[in-house]
Amino acid sequence: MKKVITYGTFDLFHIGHLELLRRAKELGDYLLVFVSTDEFSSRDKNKDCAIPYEERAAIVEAIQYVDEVRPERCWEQKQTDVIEYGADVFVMGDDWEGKFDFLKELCEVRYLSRTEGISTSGIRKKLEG
Ligand code: C2G
Repeated sequence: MKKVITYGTFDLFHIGHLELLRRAKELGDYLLVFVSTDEFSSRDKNKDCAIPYEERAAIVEAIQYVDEVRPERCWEQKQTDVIEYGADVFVMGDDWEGKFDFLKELCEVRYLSRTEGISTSGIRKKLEG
């Protein structure tokens, strides 16, 4: 079984997130998604999520491409996650291009093109008028 792993906030879930997860799943048989906790998001990513972790995780878990969801609590957990969960492929959108190449010694690292014209911050700006 080829296991794919990815990480994200997935706040205000949108088509860009869905397209990333769809293409990530195409790279293997099992997709494990680490969703950023509220604390990690606000403390280390400077992102105050509109939607709390429990709900963001439940939405991601309900996506047909996703097999398992776990919390992302810090930047540093990726190496141990890849080893502990036996990930074969690490996937991120290409806004992260190169940032996780240190994982190449453990698994395949793939950066997929972002979906243009959609972002959580863009949605929030639109809603705030
Ligand atoms: N994404 C995308 N197209 C968009 C928006 C996002 O392909 N228009 C991708 C991102 O590149 C990322 C995933 O969807 O791979 C989740 O995006 P975010 O929730 O914005 O994730 P981010 O805040 O970048 O957190 O440790 C890694 C971080 O947790 C990634």
